[in-house]
Parts: sequence; C-alpha cells; structure tokens
Amino acid sequence: MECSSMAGTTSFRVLATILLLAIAGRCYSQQMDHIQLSRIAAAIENLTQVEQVQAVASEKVASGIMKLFTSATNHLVCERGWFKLRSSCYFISKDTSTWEGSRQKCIALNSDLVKITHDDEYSFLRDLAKGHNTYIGLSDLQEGTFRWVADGTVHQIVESWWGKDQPDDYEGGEDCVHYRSSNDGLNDIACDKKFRYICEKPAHLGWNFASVLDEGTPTEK
Ligand code: MBG
Ligand code: CA
Ligand code: CA
Repeated sequence: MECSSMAGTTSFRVLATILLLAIAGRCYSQQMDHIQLSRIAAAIENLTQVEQVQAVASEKVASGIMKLFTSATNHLVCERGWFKLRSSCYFISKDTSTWEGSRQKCIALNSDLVKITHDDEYSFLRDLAKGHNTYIGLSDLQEGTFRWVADGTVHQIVESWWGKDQPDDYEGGEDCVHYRSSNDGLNDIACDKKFRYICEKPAHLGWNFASVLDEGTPTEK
C-alpha cells in the first residue's frame, strides 16, 4: 500500500516538474519576445534618427549650394574694357561698322552682338551707348522675323524698347536693329549703315573665387 502511495507521490512530482518547466519555458520565451521587441524598437529609433540626420544634412547641402551659387555670381568678373551686368560682360565700341562687320568684330572678341532680355539690361545698354547710334544683335535678315543673332531665338516684343513708329522696314530695306539716339529707342535700319556696336559675353569666375570656398568652410574653435 505504501508503495502505491509512493508511486502516487512520484507521479505528482513528475507532473509538477513538467508543469513548472512548461511555465518556466513560457516565461523564458516571453522574455525572449520582449528582448526581441525592444531590439526592433531600438533599431527603428536608430533608423528614424539616421533619417532625421540625413534630412538635416541634405537641407544643409542645399543651402550650401545656394550660398555658393550666390557668392559665385558676386565673384563674376569682366576683363578690362568690358562692363558687367549680372552674369554678362559688355563691350561698347568706339569704331563704327556695318551690322555684319560689327558682328564679326564681336566674334573676334570671343563674344557676339548683344542679346537684350531684360528691361534693366536695355536701360544699362542705353546708358552705355551715351547718345550714339549703336548696333545690337537683332535682325530680320531671315524670313522677316526679328531674331537674336547670338542664339537664333525670336525677339520677345518689348514695345517700350522700340522708338516711335518702329520697326517700319522703311522703303522695304531695313533689316538690322540699332539703338537710335535721337529717338531714344530701337530702330530698324539698312544693314550697310555704319554705327558703333555692343558685344556681349558671359562673365567668368574671378581669381579670388577660392575665398568663397573658404567662406563656406566653418572654422573649428
Ligand atoms: C527714321 C528711321 C528710319 C525710318 C524713318 C521713317 C527718323 O527715324 O531711322 O529707319 O524708320 O524714320 O521715317
Ligand atoms: Ca543679354
Ligand atoms: Ca526704321
């Protein structure tokens, strides 16, 4: 009888042990789940931080490029004898030439007859002409449409630039455009007339542009 009661106690112990092991196993795996979850959470947190750092970095890069661009524009220069407006250099001649002759002279100076695109550029050039008749890079020698010779683009009409009643292709023989001082405006004229001329070419970075790069580099303290 004792034996059977002992056997009963033993099987109870075995059962309890199995139960305890099962509970312990469950707890262990829950603990593992918890550890895994906190690892994943940490990884996500890390990635978010990396993303934020990257966003800040690319904002900094963009604003740096803008600053460099502005500084570069401020450091654009023209050679002696040329006048600067924004990113262009202009040469006003003292000699006179036909319209085609003027163009060839500009080309020999690594430039072309001026193309006017802004109101302030027109005013700037009018001041440069100082009351002299002066050729610009506009003609309707081809197809009767006024085009800028520098790039072949069609002239965007700015009415206020033309002198009164111009362009009029007077007597069918006026295909080249000049600034007519007595009308204080543009006029089409016979291309073989000889006038002063204005050439235009892009301004270039000055030798001291390197200082711009220094400006952009923060100094450590
Ligand atoms: C002249 C122009 C000429 C033609 C003429 C017509 C007083 O200016 O130079 O091109 O347009 O006017 O009368
Ligand atoms: Ca221009
Ligand atoms: Ca005319």
